Amino acid sequence: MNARTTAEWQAADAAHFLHPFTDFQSLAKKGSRVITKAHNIYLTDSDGHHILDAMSGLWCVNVGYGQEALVEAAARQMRELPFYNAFFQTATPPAIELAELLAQVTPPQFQHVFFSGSGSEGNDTIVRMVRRYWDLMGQPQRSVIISRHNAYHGSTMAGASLGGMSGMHAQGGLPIPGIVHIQQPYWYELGRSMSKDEFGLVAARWLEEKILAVGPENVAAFIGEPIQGAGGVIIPPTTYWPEIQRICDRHGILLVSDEVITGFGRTGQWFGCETMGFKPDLMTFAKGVTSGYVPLGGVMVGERVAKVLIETGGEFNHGYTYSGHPVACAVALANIQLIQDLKLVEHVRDDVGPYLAEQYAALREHPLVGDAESCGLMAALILVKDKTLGTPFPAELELGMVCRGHCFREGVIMRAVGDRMIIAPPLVITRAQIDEMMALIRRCLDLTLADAVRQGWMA
Ligand code: PXG
Repeated sequence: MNARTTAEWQAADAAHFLHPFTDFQSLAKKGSRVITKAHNIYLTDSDGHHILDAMSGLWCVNVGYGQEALVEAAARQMRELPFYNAFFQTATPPAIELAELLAQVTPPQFQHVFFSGSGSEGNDTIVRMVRRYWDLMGQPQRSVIISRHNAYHGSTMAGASLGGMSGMHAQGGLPIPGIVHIQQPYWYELGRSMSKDEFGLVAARWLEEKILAVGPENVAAFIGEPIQGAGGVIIPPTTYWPEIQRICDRHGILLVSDEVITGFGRTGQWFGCETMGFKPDLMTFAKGVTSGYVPLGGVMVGERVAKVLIETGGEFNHGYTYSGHPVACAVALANIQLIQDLKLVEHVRDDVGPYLAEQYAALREHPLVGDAESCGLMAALILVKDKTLGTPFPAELELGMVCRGHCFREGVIMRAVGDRMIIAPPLVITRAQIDEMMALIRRCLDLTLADAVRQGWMA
């Protein structure tokens, strides 16, 4: 497998592989980093470097790399029945068992699941399902879905439209009709003149203002990530989600929690809505459901919607070849059982989550760090020019990318979203490994500070 040199891999990659969210030409010049294997929380690249993966792949490898139980489950299922569909009144045992297990580990309003192959497809399903629900309820004009700026809900037409990334809307004629956005609950950027709690209520009321502007009778649903992931680990004030719930309830609007990142233990509860204290009608999931070992996503459908779809809906004209893929479902079953056996949700809630929070609070002392916070095993810090005033660096300096470059070289994967540096390590991480990760992060912050001072970007 690894018979090629790094240069050979890079040449073939540049010649044929168009990577997601990538400037093709500049990557072809620079060459990809080729990851060849992984174990626990560590990656190895084609040059043999050892790298601590503080991003869990792409927010997904919750149980860490190299878990034999998942490998065995896939191999066993591939031998027994590698594929059969769920379209024409058929089902397979792993899909049935996974549906049953998901009903157990999700909040009690969820007794039904619709499977997809990814989070994006899950959110496409959400758009069609909530509009179908309101048709069946005799209110077809209720078709508008409200989302938020700087949200990420995927890359399909509906997913990217629900998302609030201006760069995505600028390509391909998005958003599709009937999707509108409100401002995000980002206290550090938008609310520092208020307490966090006050700001949380203000930010939630932006939803009510939008509902009233659109007309409550036209609004189908509100969708949000309990904690925005790709947007930079934006942790809303604790007052935000309960107020969002009250507003949705008041206007009869469906509440959708996109749990693609926050699901399966990431925040120290099974689902982010439990940590944030709200009760969604629908929940999108993907990533952590299989710890990324194979692709799988879906939508948990709460009883309010399920009852209408089942009892009065007739045929729902929607589905994917891989809805309920038996191998993906078998891996998900093994993954969820492992999360239960290793007590990973409790491990995050009671042990490594609080420990990481302490470490991140201490980072606030660093001269470059304007703010640092975490929830469970999602954490962010922001690099600022003047920490007392919270003055940002000019965007064109791309200091976050400078810092990310140091992380790459020093052997830790930390992402940059603008000047927010973010992590989401595997849930199996130990305290000793957090110490190791924090030492690397501090070292990279010091190197970035030295660069900023040397370049005259800060005093
Ligand atoms: N919802 C959320 C909240 C996500 O984070 C999706 C939906 C889409 O899932 P799929 O499986 O279709 O990719 C995601 C995906 C990043 C990054 O830059 C984040 C995601 C994907 C790619 C990059 O942080 N999240």
